[in-house]
Amino acid sequence: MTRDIVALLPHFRFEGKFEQALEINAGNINTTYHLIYRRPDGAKNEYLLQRINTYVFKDPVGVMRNIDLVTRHIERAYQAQGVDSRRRVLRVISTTDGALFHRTESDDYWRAYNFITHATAYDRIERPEDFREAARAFGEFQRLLTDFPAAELAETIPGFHHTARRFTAFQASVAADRAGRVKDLGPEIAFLNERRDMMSEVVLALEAGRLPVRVTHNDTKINNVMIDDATHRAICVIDLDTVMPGSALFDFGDAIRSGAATAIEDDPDFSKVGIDLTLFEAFTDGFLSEVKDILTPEEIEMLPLSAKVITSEQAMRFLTDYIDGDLYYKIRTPDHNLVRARNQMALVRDMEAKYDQMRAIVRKYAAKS
Ligand code: GN1
Ligand code: MG
Repeated sequence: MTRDIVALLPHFRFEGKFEQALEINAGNINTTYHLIYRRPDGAKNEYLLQRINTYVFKDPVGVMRNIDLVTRHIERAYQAQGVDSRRRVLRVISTTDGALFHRTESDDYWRAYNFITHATAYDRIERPEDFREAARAFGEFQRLLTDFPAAELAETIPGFHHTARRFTAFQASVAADRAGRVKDLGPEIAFLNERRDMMSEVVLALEAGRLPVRVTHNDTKINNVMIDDATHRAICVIDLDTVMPGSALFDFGDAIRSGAATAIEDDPDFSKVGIDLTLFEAFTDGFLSEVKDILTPEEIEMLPLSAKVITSEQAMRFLTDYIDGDLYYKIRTPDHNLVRARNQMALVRDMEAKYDQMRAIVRKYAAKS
């Protein structure tokens, strides 16, 4: 494997002498390597090399163009504030011919970034303060992009959080039953059918103009933010493939889904799965501290709902992929997607049970000046 990687390296503007490529097994979509180069003075230059999953991202050119525009915008914003942006934003390392990606003869798309050193992407929150920090970073990301023209961005995955359209796709998968798995899924399918209207509420409000369209991250999973090892500040938002026009509610909801849960999304012990209200509160606090003045009253009001919507949507996405025969997400066991779907359903149930408390928490921080 390393040999294949080594053949790619001369195509990029990496500096120093190549030493090592380590595969990073994070993320359910792309394939990622951490590259270590050595400079003549002995110091390290570190990079991230990634193969874009073109089953998921049909328009890798649009993806890279979006990322380049957005990261440059953020870099400029930090520079205007006098902030050292080197570890605060991803930068695309271009190819030797100046492109944003390298396309191989076998039609694979590879891209490279600066590596954010001395920082960790956590799959699970260990301390509420880290989650407040993550929230601040996602909120800041949103805030720094308020003056970015959303219309310039390609929709890299059309209808990514269009929950209503995803419901239609889910129904089509059930009808097609291409992997012959539907017969055992009565309770899971019923779970989603019962929540169809609730799940569509955010996207219908967006389409009706009751919620503003913003430039959003759309994949604010907790391991998509880097926490500094020394200071525990959230320093950099990563995984920018899905940055495109959307709703702030998608970002809030997905962060709660992944970060405020009492178990990771793959945990097969569903009795452990629930929402931790202390973490929900920490995130609400951190997020609103950055965006309270930007969000409309309707957006703030719908924040608790967004957590239920995105978690149900994620349950539906995992179940749809299981029904389709596991085409989209990387899996490690044959029933991995089913376990994930059931896990997310358990999380939705707990959010439903604690919904009034979630709403009270949001009201408290919205009122805080
Ligand atoms: C994927 O690549 P990763 O693991 O950050 C997915 C997200 C899902 C997540 C669930 C482009 O994110 O939408 O919420 O898995 N990304 C894409 O683990 O579909
Ligand atoms: Mg990721």
